[in-house]
Amino acid sequence: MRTVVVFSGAGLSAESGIPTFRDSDGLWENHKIEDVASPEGWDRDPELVLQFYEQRFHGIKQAEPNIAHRAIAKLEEKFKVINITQNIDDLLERAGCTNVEHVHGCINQMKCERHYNITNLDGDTNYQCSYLATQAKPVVMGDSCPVCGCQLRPHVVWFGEAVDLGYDKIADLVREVKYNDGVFICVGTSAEVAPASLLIPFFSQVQNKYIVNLKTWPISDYELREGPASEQLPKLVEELLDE
Ligand code: BV8
Repeated sequence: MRTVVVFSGAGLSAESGIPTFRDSDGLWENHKIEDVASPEGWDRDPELVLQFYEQRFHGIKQAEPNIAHRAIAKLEEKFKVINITQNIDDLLERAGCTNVEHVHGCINQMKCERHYNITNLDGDTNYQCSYLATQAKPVVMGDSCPVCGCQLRPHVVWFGEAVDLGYDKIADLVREVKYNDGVFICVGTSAEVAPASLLIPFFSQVQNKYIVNLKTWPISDYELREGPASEQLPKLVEELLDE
């Protein structure tokens, strides 16, 4: 079975009403990254951070998967589909996708603020708690870890926190897609954030590769499909299913 890897960013969920980060009305227009999505911001004002994520938690819960999410799920009729998403929403899963990797975490999960997998830039590993759970409601101040009593936080990757991209796994995936005539689709991302953005050059050795974006940019020999994901992705999926 041929493999399709779909690398997605906030633009995939934009038409579900979830704000992107860097578009004119994006999330970073109203909040400074360092205040709401960094360990320093958390240390300075955890309540502000939790309010930011509480607002996003409710926004995501009220949102519905759009036609682009459902088109990706439809690909599973004929392909092995692996989603690598930067999005912390669960719209791909709710659209029926069965293989979704959230490289920047997921709004549905919370962890102890001293979780062992948080290593900040100076490699301070003074973190020992392993508490991680699915959350049915947003974390608020005072929600304490049942293991060590520290404050709980959303299980998302902040700027300056390590991303477990799994380079070996990615290398295997590139080979799998390359040698089984697979497909790489990059949809709805500005590719401004590393290391996730490295996936685009990593997959450039793949034959069948597409960029789906409102405003695309010339990048090696990717086929550009310019326009909203809700228009371009269903078209591309139909072409692939008809191959
Ligand atoms: C790390 C989770 C090291 C939280 C996010 C200087 C240079 C280069 C890099 C750095 C630098 N200084 C610091 C860095 C590293 C930094 C980084 O890359 N910074 C950038 C800003 C320069 N990266 C990090 O800090 C990462 N960690 O490097 O750690 C380390 C190593 C060892 C030990 C310890 C530490 C961690 C980065 C993860 C941050 N978390 N999200 C949350 O969601 O709240 S990032 C956030 O922005 C998203 O998750 C996403 O990944 C990222 C990019 O957003 P996009 O999804 O692309 O959205 P954006 O708005 O940008 O673009 C939307 C796109 O969609 C646009 O192209 C638009 O045209 C298109 N679009 C819009 N509508 C539609 C559409 N397309 C189609 N249809 C539509 N309808």
